[in-house]
Amino acid sequence: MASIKGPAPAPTSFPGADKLRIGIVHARWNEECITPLVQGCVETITKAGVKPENIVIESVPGSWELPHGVSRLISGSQVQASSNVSDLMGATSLLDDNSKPSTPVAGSSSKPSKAALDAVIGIGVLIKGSTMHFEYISESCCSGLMRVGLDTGVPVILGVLTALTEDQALERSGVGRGANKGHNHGLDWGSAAVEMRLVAAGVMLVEERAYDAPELADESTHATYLHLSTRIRAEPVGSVPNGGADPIKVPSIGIEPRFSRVGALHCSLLRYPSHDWVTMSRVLYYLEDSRAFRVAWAMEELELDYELKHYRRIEGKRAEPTLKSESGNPLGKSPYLVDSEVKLGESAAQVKYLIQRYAPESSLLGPAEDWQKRGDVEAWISFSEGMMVHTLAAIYPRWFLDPASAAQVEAKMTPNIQNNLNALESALTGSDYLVGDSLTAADLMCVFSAEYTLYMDTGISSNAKNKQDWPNTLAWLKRCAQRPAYKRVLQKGATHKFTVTE
Ligand SMILES: N[C@@H](CCC(=O)N[C@@H](CS)C(=O)NCC(=O)O)C(=O)O
Repeated sequence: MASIKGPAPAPTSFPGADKLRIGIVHARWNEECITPLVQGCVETITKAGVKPENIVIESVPGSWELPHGVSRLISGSQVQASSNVSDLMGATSLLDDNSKPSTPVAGSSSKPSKAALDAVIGIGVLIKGSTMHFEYISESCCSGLMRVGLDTGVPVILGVLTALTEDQALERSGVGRGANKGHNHGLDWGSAAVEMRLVAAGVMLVEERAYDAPELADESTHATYLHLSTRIRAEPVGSVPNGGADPIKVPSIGIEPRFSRVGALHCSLLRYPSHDWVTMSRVLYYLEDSRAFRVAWAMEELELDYELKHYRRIEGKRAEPTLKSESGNPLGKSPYLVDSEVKLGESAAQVKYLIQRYAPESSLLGPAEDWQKRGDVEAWISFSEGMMVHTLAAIYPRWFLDPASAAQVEAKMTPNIQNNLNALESALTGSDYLVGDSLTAADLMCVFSAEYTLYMDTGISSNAKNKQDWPNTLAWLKRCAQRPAYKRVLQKGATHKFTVTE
């Protein structure tokens, strides 16, 4: 009688797989089996649609080390996703002190993703010997991998063969010694990793149904909808038919305003470093040449998607009235951020909110537990919208008074303005950024204030000074302007004339 063992046919399409990043950690023991198993995984992962450059492969000595290796790879990728570390292994030093780059698989072409890993496969081959060693390692390794998956919430696939003989191990790796080469289980583990991530995100079932059941009339589809809507915490704004009963509410879907096809729902889902699935309705109301630049830059540093709504200044001063009516900000000021259910004014509050919500483990608000540095970041944030507003005290008279009176006010404000620039200059002595050697919210907030002060030339040339008198500050502004995230804001069409280039 034919064997009934083996999985039912796996799904054949994996919508959304092209956005995934999958890790493989393999043991080095029993290489003859390990190599084809890893290759099998890579084959089905890429076939499912994952980009080759988004498969990270690492090794550990043996199967005993797999749970630790998988756990470190997951946490390292999460750190990487919320920081500026460009190289995953550089962030984790997973296996030894010699940090090395993640292994790009053949066929890699574009830039690897820096997102947190979506699933990890732990691959090992255990072959029973004459002692109890095999039993202990098999048990510990399998339960260790299960624990990492449950503890982290990241699907961990058990890719461990526990064979009683060498032949069994070879056959399960698809390289049997006899005529029967067996079956390479790595093929199954690869597609299981992709499937588990998509199912865990509640997307796959929805996507499949989009093609099967466009009318959304059966109960299980509704259940999926409801499940999904609680996951993404979106406002219920639409409904689907429910066989004559009360229509079922479904979430706002941002891009596609109708719910006639379930597939539309997927279009609006984006994954953020926190592993949440949320609706794409993040809008920044951006007034030209304004503090809104801080918030757009912060979102770029955090690699968040957002829409910029542009507004002009009337005669270079006040915002056009549509900023108030369209944003809903009662003050009519920019920046104003609407992030799904959250509506926020004040650039400092917005920058802090974005970091706390989407990159809580980053050091953008200062390193965890370093209360001096965290306090310093806070102080600079307040400084940017407190002390630095002395600049505006010299600008408004230029707008509203005659030139002689404006010059008088500016002269009175000059000591304060220079005091502020001196404070920045001294913090930047021997340091690339305001707090420590990496970018923090202090820079995200204060760069605009300094750029604006230098550009508007308040209290500078009128007092026989030159911006070169603050060389550290100038170098810092240029350094920040060179950051890819800063440049991306400009590429998206944000008007910001204050960038220091020379
Ligand atoms: N403290 C607020 C200041 C907001 C503010 O005054 N924004 C200015 C642009 S930099 C604005 O909207 N001006 C337009 C107007 O006053 O009509 C923040 O940091 O967001």
